[in-house]
This record gives sequence, structure tokens and C-alpha cells, in this order.
Amino acid sequence: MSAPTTDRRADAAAQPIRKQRERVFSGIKPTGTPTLGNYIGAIRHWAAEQDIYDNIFCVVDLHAITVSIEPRELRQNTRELAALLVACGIDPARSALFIQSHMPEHAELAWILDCVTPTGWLNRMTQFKAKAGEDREAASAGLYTYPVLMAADILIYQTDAVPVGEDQKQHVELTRDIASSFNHRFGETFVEPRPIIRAVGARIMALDDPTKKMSKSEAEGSYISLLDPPAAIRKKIARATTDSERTIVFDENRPGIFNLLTIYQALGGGETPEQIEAEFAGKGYKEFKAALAQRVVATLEPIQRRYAELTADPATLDALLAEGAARVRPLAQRTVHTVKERVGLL
Ligand code: ATP
Ligand code: LTN
Repeated sequence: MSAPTTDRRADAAAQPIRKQRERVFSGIKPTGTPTLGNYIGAIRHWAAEQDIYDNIFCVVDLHAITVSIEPRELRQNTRELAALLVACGIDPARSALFIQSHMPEHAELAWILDCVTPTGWLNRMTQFKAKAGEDREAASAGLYTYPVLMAADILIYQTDAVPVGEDQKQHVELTRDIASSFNHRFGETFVEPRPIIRAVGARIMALDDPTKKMSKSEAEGSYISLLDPPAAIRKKIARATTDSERTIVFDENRPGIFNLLTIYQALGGGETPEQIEAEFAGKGYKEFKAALAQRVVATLEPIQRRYAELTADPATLDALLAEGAARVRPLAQRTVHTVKERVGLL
């Protein structure tokens, strides 16, 4: 830990668990089975870099209820997602994994941050505009203040970096602004976190419409879920939108084939775009799509196998989620205590 970073941190908040490494925090919503977009843009990096960082990962169920969701579905999605994260390689021995609502401190901090965040900042958030749709008046107040709860998730752990897909960049920047303005007004309290967004695969597009982001809350044919069986994967890829040209090249002006090639590259062993283009030179879309489907199936097969083992033993999953929350609780409590002192609530 370098000296300047330590100096910026509130002393009190740094006490319970001293960081040897930079801390990462990231969250994912239990709004459906995670997609290949979630995996490529976020989850695989969380899993691959667990030895580099001090890791905290969270299933953000309080964010999931900002849009309408059936209680039974939410309950089931939350457990499924936690098990899938472990199946994707999130190792409870190296990472704290927990459910957001099990830590009421997040919502408590979010309220305080709501009261210091100008509505003008929230009015600029593009995700709100996209999720609220045409009838903005009908969107919940929670959907509007969603980014402030996300800021609380991040700031409560004195997080240094937030590994996310491209769509979350604006929210992490807002988090920095909230931290900076709070620090300015009340004294150094929060670390200002930076986003970590990868060059390849930070925005995987929908299979049926490559101008839209692949999203688990969209239509079934638009995404590949991490639990899709091989036959469904092959079918969805075979039907994926391409174009009427023939060459298989990384051309951003041809969003369909570019997206499929990006997935192929992200799930490969580090080949360059040129190497991939050479592999498919003179070949047709059908052959490329079959190779892509094979790569996706091979990636998901071990994840699905581990997932089946984990769900056969719900008590172990419950125990590891309780342990994850217990590990981070002192950090969250310390930050909330400091914040309450700073604003005059204590
Ligand atoms: P929803 O459809 O409910 O809005 P989502 O799948 O878009 O959900 P989350 O589940 O909250 O969003 O996302 C978890 C992580 O996955 C975030 O870091 C997000 O940026 C990343 N992510 C989501 N979709 C994609 C995508 N299509 N490409 C790359 N990364 C993505
Ligand atoms: N807003 C994110 C999910 C999310 C998150 C977070 C991500 C909630 N809290 C904290 C990173 C850090 C989304 O919509 N994908």
C-alpha cells in the first residue's frame, strides 16, 4: 500500500482489517440468470484476479427491487447467482461473497449519501433513462436513486477499484464525485475509487440486435445464459444477427460479426484479432459460428458442473454467504460510524 493512498483514507475506517493489497468491490443484480456478457465483462476478471486484490463481491438484491420482480423469483435468483459466482471461480477463501441486504449498513449509508447528492447529478444518469423507459413518472424512486446505493456499496468498504463492464463507468464516476464532495464538506472520509474496464469484452452486445447491450433482463433469444444447455447455445449462436458480407474480420462497422468475434477472442487463449482473422480466412459464417458455439460450450460446461454440485448442498452455500457478510461487517460498521460522526448524527 503506497503512502498517499493510506493518507487519503479515514483512519477510523482503515482500522478493522488493514489492507495489504488494493481492495476491489463489485456487484451483480439477481434479476435473472447471468449472461455471457456478465461473465466476459465482469465475473471472469473478478475470478482471475483474486490473488492480486483484496476482494469483495456482492449479490445486490436491493438493486434488483428497483424494478418490478416477483418475490419468489428474486429469492431464487439470489441463491442461483451466489452459487453461479462460486461456480465461476469466486473462491470464498480468497474473496468475501455476500448478499447486499444481509448488510443493512449499505442502505443506511445510501440514505445519508442521498442527502448530499444533488438531483442534477442523478438526472444525467443514462441507465436510469434506459430502464425507466417512456413513462418516467412511473419509475420507482429507488430506480432514480439507484446510483447512490451503488456508491454506498463501494464507499462503505474504502474500495480502491471497481471492476465493471462499460455500462457502469458513469456510475463509478458518480461514486467518485459523491466521495470527493463528501470529503470536501466533512473531511477525509472515503477513498475515491477508480473503475477497471477492460479493452476486450467490456460491452458484449445482444445476439438478436448487436446495437443493444446483452442483458439478462431482456428477451431470451438476445443472450446466452451461463446455465444454457449446449443445444440452446448452438441454436442461439446460429441465429445471431450478422450481415450479408462474407469476410470474418474485426470491423466495428459490422456490429454483429464484430460482437461474435469479440466473444470468441474473450473466451480464447489470448489470440490477437489478426490471428483469429487468419484462422477464419476463406471460411463462412456457418463454420465460424460452429467454432464459436464450441468455445462457449467448453467455457460453460465446467461452470455448470460445479453449479450442480453446489446447489445440491444448500447449507454449505448459506454458510459461506454468512461468513462473507461476517468478514466485511466490521469494515462497513466502521465506515458508517465515522460518517455519522462527521455529519452530526453521533
Ligand atoms: P439487468 O439486465 O438486470 O440490467 P445486467 O446484466 O445488465 O442486468 P448486472 O447484472 O448488474 O447488469 O451486471 C453485473 C456486471 O456485468 C456489471 O459489471 C456490468 O457492467 C457487467 N455487464 C452487464 N452486461 C454486460 C455486457 N453486455 N457486456 C459486458 N459487461 C456487462
Ligand atoms: N449497478 C450495477 C450493479 C452494482 C454494482 C455495485 C457494481 C450495484 N452495486 C457496486 C459495482 C459496484 C449494474 O447495474 N450492473
